[in-house]
Amino acid sequence: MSTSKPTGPRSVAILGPYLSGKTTLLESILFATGAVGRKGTQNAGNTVGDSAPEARERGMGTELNVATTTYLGDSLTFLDCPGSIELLQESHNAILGVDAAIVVTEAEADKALTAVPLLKMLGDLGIPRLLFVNKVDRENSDIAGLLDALGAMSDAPLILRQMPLPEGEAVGGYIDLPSRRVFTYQANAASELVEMPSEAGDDFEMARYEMLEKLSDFSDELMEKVLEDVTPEDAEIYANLTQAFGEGQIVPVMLGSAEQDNGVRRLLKFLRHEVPAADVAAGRAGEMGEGIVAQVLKTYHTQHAGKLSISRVWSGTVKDGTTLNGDRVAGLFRMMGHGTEKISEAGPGEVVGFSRLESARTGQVLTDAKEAPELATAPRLSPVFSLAIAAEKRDDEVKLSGALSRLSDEDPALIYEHMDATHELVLRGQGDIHLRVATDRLRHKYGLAVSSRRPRVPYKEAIRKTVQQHGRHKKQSGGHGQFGDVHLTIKPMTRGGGFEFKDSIVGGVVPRQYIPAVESGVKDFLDRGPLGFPVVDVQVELYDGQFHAVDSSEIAFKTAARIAMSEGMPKCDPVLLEPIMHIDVMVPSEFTPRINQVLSGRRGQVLGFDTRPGWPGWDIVSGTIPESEMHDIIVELRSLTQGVASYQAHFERLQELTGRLADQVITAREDEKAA
Ligand SMILES: Nc1nc2c(ncn2[C@@H]2O[C@H](COP(=O)(O)OP(=O)(O)OP(=O)(O)O)[C@@H](O)[C@H]2O)c(=O)[nH]1
Ligand SMILES: [Mg+2]
Repeated sequence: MSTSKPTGPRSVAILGPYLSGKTTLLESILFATGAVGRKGTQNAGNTVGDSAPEARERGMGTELNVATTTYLGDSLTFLDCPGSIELLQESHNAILGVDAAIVVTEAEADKALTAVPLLKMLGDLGIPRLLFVNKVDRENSDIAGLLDALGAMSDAPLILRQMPLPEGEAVGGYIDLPSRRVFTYQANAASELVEMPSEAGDDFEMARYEMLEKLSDFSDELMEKVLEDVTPEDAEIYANLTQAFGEGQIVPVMLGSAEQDNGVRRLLKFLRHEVPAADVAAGRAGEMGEGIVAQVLKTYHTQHAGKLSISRVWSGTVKDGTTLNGDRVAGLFRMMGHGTEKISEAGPGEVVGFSRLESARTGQVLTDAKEAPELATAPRLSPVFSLAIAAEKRDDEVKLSGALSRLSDEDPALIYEHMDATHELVLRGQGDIHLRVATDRLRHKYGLAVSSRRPRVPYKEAIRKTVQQHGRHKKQSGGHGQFGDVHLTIKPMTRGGGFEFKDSIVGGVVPRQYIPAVESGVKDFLDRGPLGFPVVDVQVELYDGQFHAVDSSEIAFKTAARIAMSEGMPKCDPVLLEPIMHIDVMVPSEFTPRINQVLSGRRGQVLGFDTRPGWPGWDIVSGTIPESEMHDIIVELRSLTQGVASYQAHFERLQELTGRLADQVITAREDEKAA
């Protein structure tokens, strides 16, 4: 078992629930390592992270912040991810390029649940992860409560590395369990080494024993010593801690207060000694192949400097002017939030910004070789919330498409689609905040004002009765007249039947060449039926008609067909059809019974539930729900489950809608037409 410290540049993600203090922790790290001379605060809005206007306006992280610093000669890059559950895609993208992750949580028991999906996401990828319990300066902090709750749900054991020392209602310092050294926190300065307080002795021995006991599950030698009551050497303990952390077997727990800079230097020392070297993460990413290989963790379109792609170099050295995937790197930058420092090259392990890689997308693998190797990529989160958007100025429509394509290069969870059925441009993503941040960016970065509203539901209509209808178009005005005459049978088909046109003309009563015109007149009408919606599941049969040798024409027959349809269709007992979706809701099983209420409250139905594969303690609840009831379902699901529930849905079928709800839909459609 090697105890030598890893070398080379390393990168660490900072993740955690919303507002747990990640950006403050990054600021404190930059302060403690001398990268910034004066510490900014989140409340004053002058931190290195969150400098985008969307972030400052909201007082929350809205995109990845990246900063590189040096601590005692080691280069460390931090990737501070936004905590909002709606911006989770950023964390997925960032962790592809890190050697370890810090999960920052507040010291409260009821904050445990929100950290679980993050720990799981890291655990599934085998990324070494530690928990930083933040805000221990607060009087109501409950470290034990948090760890009890989280320990019960975490797949790897939580191993406390520091025993908190109370000071009044808050924490005033800690005993470092492996080294037995005792520190008291100093406001915005390094902690002070002090003597072991006599009253802490027994608790300390217990806590240290517990640490060793948990750790010994991963080492037979250590297990033997623990069982035989032999105290292992410190070096052996450290070696075991480092190895188990590096292999993702344990989740070490450290404490502190990012705001007071407490516990931050201890954390840095931990990272320096225990985060594996970059080649381990490179091995996780995949087979590298020839030449330079790098991966885009996040690409930004900056307003003044063009495109900047924050990337991790996995192998080879990138220089100014190197061609990657056919684009020339026009400048390399070391990142400090939105600030950058020009550098001349970047080698394995470094996380830097490449300027002007015009075709780069978040997640993309870059190479100077012929073909890029296939490396692990982040899953793209499936959308749970949509808005129909439109440029406020009509002339901006083309510009809007271009800007949206750039935004979705930056953020794969942002999807836009032109919907044929409703003639809307629909933006889809992870929630209202996610989409509002995107429309804010359209305004700030591209000067585009957009309006947004709830997307239309693609209702359809069908008929329930068969009717025979005659339609005649005859005009005699001056010279050439117009004449077309058709007899149609309009007949319902079974659900899903679509549209069928049947020609049963005999004896040429309607000449061959006019029959396609009849079909086209029928189809034109079906675009908007008597209720105002496209008609489906209908068969129209042309069974009789008349023509005139001089006055008949295609247009005359088309018109005759449309007349027959518009007179016949309202007699066919039209009915509204609404789209019904199949939905799978993913929730911790304690919430499973509540999903029934959510769906039935929205005219849906639970069909059954099952355990969620790979997610102990979670269920998938399957059901159906009308699309018109789904718009804000994610809001309700999240508020029931502390934000952790999610869903996937797809179109299942069309179903008749009658009564008051149908009347409302039809009236709204008429109003829209009139407007
Ligand atoms: N008392 C106390 N407050 C803190 C501490 N760290 C952060 N805060 C406060 O917590 C709030 C959120 O801090 P941020 O650093 O923005 O949290 P974040 O996790 O980056 O937030 P998101 O990126 O939006 O998820 C701010 O009001 C901070 O001042 C801490 O150690 N102690
Ligand atoms: Mg933040």
